[in-house]
Amino acid sequence: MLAGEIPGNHALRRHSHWKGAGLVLALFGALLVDTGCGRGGAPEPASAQGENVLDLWRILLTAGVVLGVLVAALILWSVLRYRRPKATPAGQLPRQTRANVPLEVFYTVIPLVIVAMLFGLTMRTQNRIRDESDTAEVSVEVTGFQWGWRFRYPAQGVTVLGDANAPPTLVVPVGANVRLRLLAADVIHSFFVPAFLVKQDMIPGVDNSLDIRPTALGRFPGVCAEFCGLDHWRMTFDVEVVEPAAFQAFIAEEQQVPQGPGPDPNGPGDIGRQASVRVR
Ligand SMILES: [Cu+2]
Repeated sequence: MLAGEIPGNHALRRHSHWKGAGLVLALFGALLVDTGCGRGGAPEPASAQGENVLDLWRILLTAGVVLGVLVAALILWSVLRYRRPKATPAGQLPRQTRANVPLEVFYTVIPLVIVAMLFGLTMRTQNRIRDESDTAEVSVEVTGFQWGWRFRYPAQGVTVLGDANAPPTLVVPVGANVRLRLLAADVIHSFFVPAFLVKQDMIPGVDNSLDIRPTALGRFPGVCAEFCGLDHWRMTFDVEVVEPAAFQAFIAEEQQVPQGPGPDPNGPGDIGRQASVRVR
């Protein structure tokens, strides 16, 4: 104990500091448990690809929270443990030390190892999502334009077209491997269905594709996720995941509707000419 200090007072003050630190740690711990068991804010995945993304998200979030808690706790501990004792005059520095090489190697190597592990896990997830080795059971050509979407089922000869005033619906069967060919007619757009937890850009002149295996029945909102002009915010659509029989019924019904001229073999720039396509 230092001269001039009231014995009971100091102990009490230190005790209340630790109580505060304990409370903060408990809150962080509760958050950690919450994110470990829950989805950490991610939507409930409605596709096999989304399950993979959610798994990665849980790992990244848990790693971030664990490291965050560790760093915050160490900062808090050193601030409290090594704060200036009351009796030390202001401006008087504690004993100064030079570099600690083992410690510095330790805290350089550990983060490198962690980043390398997270990078490897991210690559693994990305490869799983980009994998197109399964045969496409349904193929859809998705074309984004200012400001709407065209969904063309080439094998079935069906086209669904919609714009900002009448957003279209992409109908797909549950459990099937749906191959989406993603095209842009004018500027860059981005195909994003939050419930699928996957997003892919659509770039003029670039032939992008994405396999989606829907796992849940229902209607899910989709949007353009790339600012593409003033009405970008109105560039929405829906995805309806239905039973295979209902999908066949949808196709049969659409095939009764007179379709517009066939697609332009040179690309997606034929949207404006498809005047007789049914808009829904
Ligand atoms: Cu767009």
